[in-house]
Amino acid sequence: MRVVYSPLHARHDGGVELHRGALLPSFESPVRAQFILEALQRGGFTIVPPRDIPETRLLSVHDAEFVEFLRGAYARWTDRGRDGSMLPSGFPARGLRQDHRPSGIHGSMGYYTFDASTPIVAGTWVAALAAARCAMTAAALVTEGDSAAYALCRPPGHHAGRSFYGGYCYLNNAALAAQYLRDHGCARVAVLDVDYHHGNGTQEIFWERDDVLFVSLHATPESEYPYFLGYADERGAGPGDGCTLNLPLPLGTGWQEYRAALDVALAAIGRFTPDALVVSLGVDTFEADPISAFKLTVPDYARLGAGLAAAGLPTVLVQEGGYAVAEIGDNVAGVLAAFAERQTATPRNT
Ligand code: SP5
Ligand code: ZN
Repeated sequence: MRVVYSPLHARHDGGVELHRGALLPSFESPVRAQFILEALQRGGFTIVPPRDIPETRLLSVHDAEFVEFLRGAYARWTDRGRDGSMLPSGFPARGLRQDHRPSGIHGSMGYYTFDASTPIVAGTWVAALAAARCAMTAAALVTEGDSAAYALCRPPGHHAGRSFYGGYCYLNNAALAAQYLRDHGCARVAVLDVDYHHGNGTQEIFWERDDVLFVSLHATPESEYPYFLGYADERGAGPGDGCTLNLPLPLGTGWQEYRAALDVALAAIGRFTPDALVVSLGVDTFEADPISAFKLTVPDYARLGAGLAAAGLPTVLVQEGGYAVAEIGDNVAGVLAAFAERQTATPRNT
């Protein structure tokens, strides 16, 4: 399995986030990708750079004015004499207008994001674009015959929707990979999101689609981010009715309960009979994650990798969350090594 990586991720750095009432340095930091890369190099994986995929590809899942906003936001900020990281200070909640985008930078931020944890800094756009290209390049490798590929994306993507950012995410890397597969020979694609947090952006993008199944295992939004989406009664709409499956799990979930939910997810994916699988691979389900409350251990990530490979599908794995940086490399490498071993052992019938 090849690994797609760009050093440009490191340009997204120095941001702050609002965490329990205090401004803290972002949990989502460059060392995450650095430690994953080092673990994968130690593990003998081949690292390749992303291709120069045209920016117009972003419009396959994102709104043009939203992409324009992300591209130009920081210049608008510095034009006003500011530096540091951009965070919003107001949002269009119930009772306020959703149909008008304010022309000012503060109102525009509140319009396009849904939290105060997702800073835009000088290098955010360059890094987010590189991450999107990593994901689409991994998808290209799979459409060209690789049985699996991994995109070491940073910043992550699954909280970003068609026209909003948030949850440390700006462009939806996994959705871009899924759409890339759709546009290059895969009639049906399943997205399995195993990040600790619900993939609200991916769900929104494919909500009314019957060609992309979205399945997510995550901590209950009753107490966990993103709070306002990810409940079990969300099933998709219109042609996409039944093509969204949420499996929220309680705080404290360990491998045994997680495995049972994973089996439900894999069974649903099997019934959908996809041509390819995209995995939103967050490892913030780890017991020592600083912002999460599941109890997966280092050896559980090899079990997860074997479970994902058992789907028997061409697979694009896309990095999402994971904030226990000391173990993040081992956990990601654990998934990928077990996946590669298991997938090689059970070739699919094509
Ligand atoms: C990609 C990804 O993993 N994004 C996660 C974004 C989470 N941002 C806010 C987290 C708020 C955490 N609150 C701490 C609760 C501790 N139980
Ligand atoms: Zn997460």
